[in-house]
Parts: sequence; structure tokens; C-alpha cells
Amino acid sequence: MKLSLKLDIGLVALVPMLLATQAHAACLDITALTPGTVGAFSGVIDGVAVSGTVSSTNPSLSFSQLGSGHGDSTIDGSFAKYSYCSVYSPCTPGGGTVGYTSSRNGLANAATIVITFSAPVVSPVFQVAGLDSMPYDFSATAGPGARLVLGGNGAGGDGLQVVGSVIKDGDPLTSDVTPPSAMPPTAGARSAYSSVELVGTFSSLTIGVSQNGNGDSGSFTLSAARVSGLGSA
Ligand SMILES: [Ca+2]
Ligand SMILES: [Ca+2]
Repeated sequence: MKLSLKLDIGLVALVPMLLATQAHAACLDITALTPGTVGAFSGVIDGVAVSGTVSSTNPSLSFSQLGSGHGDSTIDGSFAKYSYCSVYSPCTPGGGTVGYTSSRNGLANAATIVITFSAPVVSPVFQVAGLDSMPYDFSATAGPGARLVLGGNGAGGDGLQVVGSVIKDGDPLTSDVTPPSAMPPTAGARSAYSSVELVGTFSSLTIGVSQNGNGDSGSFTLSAARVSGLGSA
């Protein structure tokens, strides 16, 4: 009985601390961002330092400067689309986003995004918004695991799709112009919005980016792990 009582007291004290930590740190907190075709960002996710770069063999992908538009980068949680819990899991208000513009060059994986963690991260969640004609190809990521769509707006052949190791828009020719504060559309012509869990343990992510359409803009971010809700089935 004494042991049980001690454990109960310990858990009562611990649970609020865990909740507070998780609520704050589940999303990528970007602290610095360099826009451009040789762009970079750095930040913290769940206590682990994160650094990201983009490089293009034929400039096709450019990280966006900080702003409030659809494809801009943010560091203050102002891009509210990621906070809609019916589409994202975890839904992450308060985090940073890496915005981009992508121009057509017709080359497969002409740009590469590399995201490096200071310590191994278990099953991070890659989150996308406004994705149309620029698929993300994770086949070069070391130790690839299964991908699982946790939430998302994919249905009826449009919106988010995962095909093998590629995250894409089901119909890359259709998009939407809903503002960053609006809930992502889940029907009709639309871009892709969703959380995709990368199952496994990763020290880095290598993502090939193609652009065979007419160009794209949007954003991505990361969460430390799934915390609840969607995708359990
Ligand atoms: Ca877009
Ligand atoms: Ca579409």
C-alpha cells in the first residue's frame, strides 16, 4: 500500500509537467530562417535541435521569407491552418512553418531538402499545407519506415495522398486559395493538407522535391510525434 501511494503522488506531480512540456514542444519551434534557393532554417523540436537546408541543382525551390501570406514562412505560430485538429494530428498551434515557392523545371527531384536532428527522433510527423504540384519524395531518407496518413483532406482523388515514399496532392492540377487562417478544404478542388507520420527513428530526413506542374507555393512543418486522436485505426 505504501508503495502504491508513493507512486500515485509521484504521478499526480508528474502529469501536469508532462502535459505542459508536450503542449509547448510537440511542434517545430523555428528560431532562425534564411530564405532563398540556398535556404536554411534552425529550431527545436521536443528538446532536440533541428537544422534544415534546401539545395537545387536547377533552382526550382526557394524557402520563403517571413510573412503572413499563403506560402510565407512563420516563426510565431501565426499560420493557423496547422491548428485545425480535424485535418492535422497533432494539430500544432504556436509552431513555425517553412514556406516555399517552387517553379517548374521538369526535372525529377531537382531540389533536395535535408533536415538534421541533434539526437535521434522517433516517428516524427511531417505536416504539409497548400501542396499541389510539388511532391515530396522520402525514398532517400535513411532507415525509411512506413508512412501513415494521420489526418488530412484526401478524398475523392484530390487532396493529400501518400504513394510509397512520396507525399503528394492526389490531383496536382487543382488547388485552393483559402487564407492561412481558414480551415483547409476537405471537398471539391483543393490542395493537400495533412499530417504524415514517418514511422521509425531518424537522425535526418532527405527529401527530394520535383516540380513538373506549373509551380507551387505552400509550407511544411514537423511535430515531434503523434500525441492523440486521428490515425489510431
Ligand atoms: Ca500550393
Ligand atoms: Ca489538388
